[in-house]
Amino acid sequence: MSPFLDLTKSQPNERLFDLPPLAMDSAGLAEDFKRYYAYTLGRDRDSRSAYYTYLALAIVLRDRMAERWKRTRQAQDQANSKRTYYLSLEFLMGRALGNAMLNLGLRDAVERGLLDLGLLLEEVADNESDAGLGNGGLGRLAACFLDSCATLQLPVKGYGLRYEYGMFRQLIENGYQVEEPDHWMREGNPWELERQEYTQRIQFGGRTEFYRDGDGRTRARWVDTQDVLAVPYDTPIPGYLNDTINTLRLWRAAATDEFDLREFNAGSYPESVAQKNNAEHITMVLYPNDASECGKELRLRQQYFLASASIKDVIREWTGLNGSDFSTFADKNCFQLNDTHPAISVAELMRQLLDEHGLEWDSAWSITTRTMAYTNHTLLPEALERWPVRLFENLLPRLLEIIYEINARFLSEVAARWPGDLGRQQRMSLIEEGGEPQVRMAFLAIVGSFSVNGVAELHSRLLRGGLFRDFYELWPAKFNNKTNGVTPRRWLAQCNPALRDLLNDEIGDGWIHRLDGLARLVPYAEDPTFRKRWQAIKQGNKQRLADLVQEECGVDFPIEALFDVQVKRIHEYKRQLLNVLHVIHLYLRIKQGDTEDWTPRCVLIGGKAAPGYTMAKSIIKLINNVANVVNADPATEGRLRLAFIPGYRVSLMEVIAPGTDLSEQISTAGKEASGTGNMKFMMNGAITIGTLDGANIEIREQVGDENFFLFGLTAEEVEGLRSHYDPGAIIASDPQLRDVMHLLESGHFNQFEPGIFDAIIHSIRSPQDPWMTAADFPGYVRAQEQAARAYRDQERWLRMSILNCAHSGRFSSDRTIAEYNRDVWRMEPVAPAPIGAFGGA
Ligand code: 26Q
Repeated sequence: MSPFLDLTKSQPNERLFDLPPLAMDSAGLAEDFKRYYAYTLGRDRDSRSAYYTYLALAIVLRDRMAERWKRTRQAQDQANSKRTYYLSLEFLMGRALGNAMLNLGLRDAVERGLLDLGLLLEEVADNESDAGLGNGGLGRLAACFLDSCATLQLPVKGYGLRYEYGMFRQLIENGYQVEEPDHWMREGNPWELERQEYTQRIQFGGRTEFYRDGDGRTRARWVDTQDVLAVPYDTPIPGYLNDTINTLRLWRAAATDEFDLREFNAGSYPESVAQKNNAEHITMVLYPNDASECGKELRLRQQYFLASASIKDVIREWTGLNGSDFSTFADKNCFQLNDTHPAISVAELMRQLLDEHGLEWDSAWSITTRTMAYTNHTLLPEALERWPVRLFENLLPRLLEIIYEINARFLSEVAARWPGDLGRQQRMSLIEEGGEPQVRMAFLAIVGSFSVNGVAELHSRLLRGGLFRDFYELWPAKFNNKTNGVTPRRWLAQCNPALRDLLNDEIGDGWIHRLDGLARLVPYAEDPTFRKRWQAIKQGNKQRLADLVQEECGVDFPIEALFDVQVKRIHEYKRQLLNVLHVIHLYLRIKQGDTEDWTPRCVLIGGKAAPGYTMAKSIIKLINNVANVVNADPATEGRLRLAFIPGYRVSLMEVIAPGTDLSEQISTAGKEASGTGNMKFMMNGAITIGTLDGANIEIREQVGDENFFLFGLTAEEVEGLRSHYDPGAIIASDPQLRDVMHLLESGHFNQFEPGIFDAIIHSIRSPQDPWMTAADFPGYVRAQEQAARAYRDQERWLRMSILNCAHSGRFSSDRTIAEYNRDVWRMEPVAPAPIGAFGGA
C-alpha cells in the first residue's frame, strides 16, 4: 500500500544507524546551528531572517531528541510494559523550543553558543508561534500531563488531531473581540515527523450488512462507506533530564485516491477531484467553544476520526506482536478519555474487536470496560455532550447499533438491581427520549469505563452526588478524584528564570522534578534579606509584564502598584463581570475622594470568548469601555489602571504569571471544575483572592487561611439560595453596589453607544441569574480591601507570597500523574539506555 515499509533489492544494515552521539556543549551546538542555518535552510548574508535562526535552533534540538526518542521506543518495546493512550481533541502545547532546551539540560550551553554568534537566545526563541491546539484548561492540562508522563518515564502516548488552524487569534477593535484564523504552521513546523507508513483508513456513512462467517456465526460488516485517510504526525515529548522522549501523535485527514466515478464519467473531472477536499476538512480547524457546541456534524466527524484512527493504530501494534490473541489486551493497554470528546471510542473499540477481529460480544465488552477510563471536566449540565440519534444514523450507523446493544444490556442490569424503577431506567439510559432522541456521551463513557474521575475534590464530590448520582449508586468503586496539576518545568523553571535561580541557590534544584521540595522555603519567609531578594525578583517580573501591557494595550502599569490579574476564557460563571464591578467601585471611591491609605492597583484581564457567545463578548466590550473611562481620568493617575490584554495564550501566560501579585479565582462556587491557572499563579508567588470552588479549596488548605483572600457563597449555599435569590434587594441594601449599578445604568461607560450593556445589567438584576454576581459582591469588595491592606505592608505581603510558592508542591502535574498511574493505569516506569553507552541513533 505504501512505498515506505520495505526496500526490496537492498536492505539497510546496522551501519546505517551507527552514528556518534551528538555534541551537547556550546561549541558543538553552535557548529550544528551554523550548518543548518547556512546549508539546510540556505541562508546567507543577504537573506538573513530572524525566523530562520529559530528554525535552525529547533533542528539542533530536534536532532538531539531524535537519538533519544528511538531509545525510548526500544526500551518500551523491550520491557513489553503496559501502555496508556491519552485521547484528547485538544493539546494546547504552546511553544516547544524553551521546553526542549530545559528538559534536555541545554539552555545555558545554547545561550552561550548563540551569543558567540552575536545572537540573543530570547530573541531567537520569540519567533516561534504557539501551537494553540486547544481552548483552555482541558487542552493545556493534556500538555502538562504529557510533560509529567515523560518526566516520570511512563509509557504514555498522546493521540490528537493535527488542526491546520488552531484557536483563533483575538483582535480588539473598538473594544470588541474580532476573530482571525490561526494558520499556525504557515511557516512550517520543525517539531513534527510525518509517519505516512502508519496511515489508517477511516469509515463514514454507508450501512450495515449481516453475514455468516465460516463458523456459522452471524457477523456485521460496515459497507458502502465513504472513507477518509488518517495520516499520523509525531511530536517528541522530552522528559526532564532523563533521556526519555515520549510521543504525541496527531492525525491529519486526507482524501483517498478513489474518485466519485459517476461524476468523473459524466465528464466533471475537476469537480470530482475537488470533492476530495471535503475529507480534508475534518482536521481543518479546532472548535473554539469550551462548552459543547451541540449537534455540529463536523465536530462528531472529528471525534470519530480521532477515536477510530487511534484505536486502529494501537490494535495494529498489538496484532503485530500478538496476532489475533486479545486475551491480555486489557492488561497491557489503557485509554484515558479527556472528557467525553473521544467517548465514541467505547463503541469504536467494540466495533473493531467484533467486526474486524471476530471477538464475541462478551469478551469484547470485558476488554473494553477494563481498558477505558474517563475524566470529566465540567459540572455545567448544559455542557454535557449529546448527539442527535439521527446524526449517528447517517454518519456512524454501525456505531449506533452497538450503542443500542450496550444500552439494552446496561438497562437490563439496572432493571435487575432496581426492579420496576422505570424512572431510574429512563434517567440512566444512554439515549435521551422526549423530543429529538439524543445519545448521552457522558453516560456512554461511564458505562464503558472502569474508572471515572473528577479533577478536584469538590468537583468529584459534586459529580457523585449530582450529575452522576445514579451511576455512583450502581458502581461506587468506579468513581475517584484526581486533582489537577501543572508542570513545574514550564510554569516555574522556564517562565521565571530569576526565581528558578534563587530557588536553586537556596534549596537546590530537586524541586524541578519533586515539587514538594519547595516546602524547604517555608523558614525563608522569616528571613528579611531573602524577602528583599524575593521582592527584587517579583519587581523584575512585574517590569517584564508592564512592558508587555504597554506594548499590547498602550496602558502604563507602574510596578509599585498591586498587579491584580484575571486571565482565562471569558465565561459568565468565571465572573469577569464581578471583577469589572469592583473596578467601577474603586473608580467611584477615587471620584468621591475616598482615597486615604490608598493601594495603587493595576487590574489586568484577558481571555477569549467563544465566537458565538454574545454575553461573553459584551463583557469584553464592557471591560474595554470601563478601561477607557478609568485610564483617561486624571483622578486615577497613580491609583488605578485597567487593561484588557488581547490574544491571551500559553506564551503570554509565561510572562503574566511571574509578574502577578493577586490571582483572581472568583467563579460561582460549584461551577469551576478545578482551574489550573490558579496553580500557575500560586507557584509564581501570587496570592489568590477566590471562592470556595474547584481546586481553590485545596490551594487554601495547603497555604493556610491567612495566606488566601476568601469570599463568597459555598456551593451548597448557592444551590440553597436559588429559589429565593433577590438581587434587587441586595443592590438596594448595599450602597456600594447600588452606586456601581447606578453608574453602569446611567450609560457612563457607553456614552455614544446606547443600550449596549442592557443585557449585562439585566443579568445582574435577574432573580434567575445562575452566577449570583450581586450576592457575592459585598464579600468580594471586603476581600479586596483585605488584599489592598496586606499589600501596603510589604513585609507581610512578601511572606505570604513566599509561602504560596512554598506550599504549591501538591499542584505539580507530576503528583497528579503519579496518582493516575497508582490508581488507574498501573504501569511500571521504563528507562531508556543512556546515550553514552552506544552510538547516537
Ligand atoms: C465539546 C463539544 C463540541 C465543541 C466543543 C466542546 C468542548 C471543547 C472544550 C467542550 C469543553 C471544552 C473544554 C473544557 C475545559 O477546558 N474545562 C476545564 O478543564 C480544566 C482542566 O480539568 C479545569 O481546570 C477547568 O475548571 C474546566 O473548566
